[in-house]
Order: sequence, then structure tokens, then C-alpha cells
Amino acid sequence: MSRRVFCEFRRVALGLVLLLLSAAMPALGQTSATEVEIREYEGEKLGSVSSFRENSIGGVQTIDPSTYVLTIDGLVSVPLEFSYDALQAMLHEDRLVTIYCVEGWSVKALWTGIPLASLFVLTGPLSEANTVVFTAADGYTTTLPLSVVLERNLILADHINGIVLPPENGFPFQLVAEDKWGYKWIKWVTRIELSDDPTIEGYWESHGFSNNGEVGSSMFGD
Ligand SMILES: Nc1nc2c(c(=O)[nH]1)N[C@H]1C(S)=C(S)[C@@H](COP(=O)(O)O)O[C@H]1N2
Ligand SMILES: [Mo]
Repeated sequence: MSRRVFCEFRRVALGLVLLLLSAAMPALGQTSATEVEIREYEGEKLGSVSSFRENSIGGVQTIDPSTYVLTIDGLVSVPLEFSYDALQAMLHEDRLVTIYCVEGWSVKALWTGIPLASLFVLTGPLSEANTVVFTAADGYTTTLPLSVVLERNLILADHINGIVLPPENGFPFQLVAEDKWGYKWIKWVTRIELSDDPTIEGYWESHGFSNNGEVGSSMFGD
């Protein structure tokens, strides 16, 4: 084999290996035009990303993953900042969960993301921490009891129905607040703060919606 042919062969082979690798790891791959939403999972029909009604307080946020930072601080042993790439490298889990907005619509989807518990293992919550305060790029906030986050093993989703979360759905991360009203499903999450004050109210909670926010119980008051 001539040197030129060998080099060409090596180039093609390398390209092929990279192609196979990216095909084998769809969850870790970058967004591409060829990504297609899955619409059925374990025999259950899924809603589409296009069936969401985007009505966020400040409109769709565009976040650059190369400069994105997720801060975890407050009542933790070690405050930490995570880059997008560092978060992509963490173990991801799937959840088949329906989001219910107080406006009356709902979407069942397959969410893939990082269990918050695995982030808290790294920062170590202090023993007096009982509340998780989430903040987003649009200034939106919401809270959940730490016990709910841990017992339900809630995830920060970066994929929906097998595709990278679109900006409208909160890229890079939306909290999958299983069994809580849609206003607890904060999008474009940038900060997670542990607190010992369960009375802190997020954006919609301070505008009259229930701080408990459990689906099935009243959406107003408390
Ligand atoms: N950052 C941020 N997250 C948010 C909101 C918002 O205004 N800003 N709205 C919430 C509400 S009220 C609902 S019902 C869900 C809706 O998700 P969707 O906008 O993807 O449909 O997002 C929640 N997360
Ligand atoms: Mo909502």
C-alpha cells in the first residue's frame, strides 16, 4: 500500500469509528438535524415537544453550553460549579413522566437527565438543609422540599423523547418535578441553593399558587 493510500485509508477508518461511536451513544451526542423524537416508549404513546405551550415569564432563553455554569450552593459542605460538559459526563437516568400545567394542558414524555441526588452527593447537604431553591436564566425561581427531591429521585433533564432539550423546553436543563404542577418544572436552571427556610416562595408561588404544588391537590393557597 502506498503511503498516500494508507493515509486515506486511516482517515476513512477513523471517520467510521467516530460515526459508530456517535451512533452508539445517542444520549451523549451533540444536537443534530437528524435527531428524531421518539413518540412511543414501552408501549406508551408520548406527547411531542411541539405540544407544549411555551408561556414563560421572560420568553425563551438561549443558553450557550460552552459558557453555561450550574451553581450548587447555600447549605452545602462544598459549593460547586458544573460546566455543561461535566454534567453530560454524569450518569443519566430515564423517567416516563407527565407534566401538568395549571392552565389545563398536560404532556407525557420520556425525560432523560441527572438525578439531583448525585449532585448533592458531591456537594454534601448540611444537616439543617430542608429546602431546595432553584433559579433560572430568566430570573424565574421555584422551591421544593429536599425530602421530595431525594425520595422521588428527581432528575434535571437534558433530553426529552430522546432528543436534546430544545431551547423552548429549557435547554440545557429542566427540572422534572414529578407529581408537582408545571410551575415547579423550572427550565433553564442555573442555580440550586440549599436552604433551611421552607417558607421561601418561588415566582408563581408568590403570585398565589400553592407552595406545595402537588398535582391532584389545590393549585391555590398554602
Ligand atoms: N425558567 C422558567 N421555567 C419555567 C417557567 C418560566 O416562566 N420560567 N414556567 C413554568 C410553567 S408555569 C410551566 S407550566 C412549565 C411549562 O413548560 P413549557 O413552557 O415547556 O411548556 O414550565 C415552568 N418552568
Ligand atoms: Mo404553568
